[in-house]
Amino acid sequence: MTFEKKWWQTAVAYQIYPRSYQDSDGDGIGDIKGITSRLDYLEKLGITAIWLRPVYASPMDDNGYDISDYEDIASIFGDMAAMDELLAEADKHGIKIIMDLVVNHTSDEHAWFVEAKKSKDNDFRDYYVWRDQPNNLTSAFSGSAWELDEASGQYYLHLFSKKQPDLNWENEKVRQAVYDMMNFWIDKGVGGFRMDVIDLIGKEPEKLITADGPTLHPLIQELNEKTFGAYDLVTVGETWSANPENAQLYSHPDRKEFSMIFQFEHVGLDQQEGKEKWDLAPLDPARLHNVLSKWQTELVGKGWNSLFWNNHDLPRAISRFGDDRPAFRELSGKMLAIYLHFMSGTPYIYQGEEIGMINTPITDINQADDVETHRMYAERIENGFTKEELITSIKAKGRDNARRPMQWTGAEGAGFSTGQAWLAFGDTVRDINVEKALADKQSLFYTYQKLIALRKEYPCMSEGIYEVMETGNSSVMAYRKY
Ligand code: TEU
Repeated sequence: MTFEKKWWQTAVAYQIYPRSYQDSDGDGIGDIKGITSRLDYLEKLGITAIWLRPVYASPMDDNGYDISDYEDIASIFGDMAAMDELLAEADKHGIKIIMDLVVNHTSDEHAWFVEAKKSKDNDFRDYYVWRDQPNNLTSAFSGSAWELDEASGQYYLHLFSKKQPDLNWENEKVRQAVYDMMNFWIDKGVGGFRMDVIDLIGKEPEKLITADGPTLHPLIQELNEKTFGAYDLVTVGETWSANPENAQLYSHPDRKEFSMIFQFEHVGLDQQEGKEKWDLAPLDPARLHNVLSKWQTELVGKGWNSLFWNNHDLPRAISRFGDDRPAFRELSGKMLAIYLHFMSGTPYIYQGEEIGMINTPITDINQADDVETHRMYAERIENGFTKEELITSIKAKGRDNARRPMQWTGAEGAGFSTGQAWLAFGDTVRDINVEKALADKQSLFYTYQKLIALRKEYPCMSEGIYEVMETGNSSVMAYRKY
């Protein structure tokens, strides 16, 4: 089977964490106008799509993955006029905007939930999932997934923080509301959607089923049909539970679901089997190569891969998969870039990856911002873990690593903001920054620029034949692509 050629197959996408990209008004928080001001830089890099992490109205319990109004913009990021300007300006730069959409849950401050809480017979009650008694389901951010609503004596489901109540996708009204909202964004001219934790929407909480519930794929097919299906948009589902078999269900074009999914098998290799990401284990390059090669060979002609080393939830690529000591970081960054960009699929670069930004160690939990990190720390301290072991885990895996402000220059404020940045800068600002990278023709930036340009020229990079090369050395990751 050959795919009908789509623009996103040869595109390279770039993920932006708006809070940390570019501040335009000196409040220390990146914003939409800031992103617009950096489009020349992004065009120079060569990317043709931006995955824009959520900028919708939100109380920011989970930095915007808790949406209180899907058709409004959080004031810290700007307003709808700034969003419209970004869409129009990006278009002039040949760049499409992929909206990050969170429809597994809303914020507890969303009007639907505010209504739902008013009484058991409120019209919006069934927009969410309620039970008289909690069961054993746990939240991804530690603790029970059920929160008591004192007024009604019932518990509501939240697979993430208690300020992120899960939507009830069995309710037709919920689905229709989501479709209307997505069509609102399609009408604005977005390039597509990244669908947050979409593998959870077919959940059956009574049976303790969260990911891959029985209604998941029919729900996605309906979503496709009612919204983006008729347009030339890219859609990428975030699916932590994906394997090569169900990846085909999601991304085979005949099934009319998504363009591709994010799978996470390769980012689970440096943790102890059956445990959590905080339970560290050494990374074996041979296993990493095997896993990525498996995804390459098993999806050929049956689906489409997304390719990434890091994102806003994951550690910095060089610190995790390479060697972030000064003598090696640029070199290992180039190795990782080349290895990934010759693979079949659509690559996603996470902001700052193109200049080799690395993890920033912390020494105390007070230096952490992220809700996931704090909840894990509190829970594990209670369970007898030591502070030292937890700080070691946070240094390696904490989400703040990726969320530190973009390093544009080596000056104070790093060219990111004239005010006090919302999160401390990494301690490498002087050595690793865009200004320096652009001035050095041998820098990692230009490796990325070259790879992106080559992908536009040579289709065999994005969809050629992939063959593992046996080198007899298990620490060498080699393949042939043609
Ligand atoms: O992440 C999904 C998710 O499962 C995360 O909890 C992930 O396991 C964890 O961050 C790994 O460290 C998505 C978003 O990418 C994340 O930022 C949100 O917090 C989460 O959904 C809830 O919306």
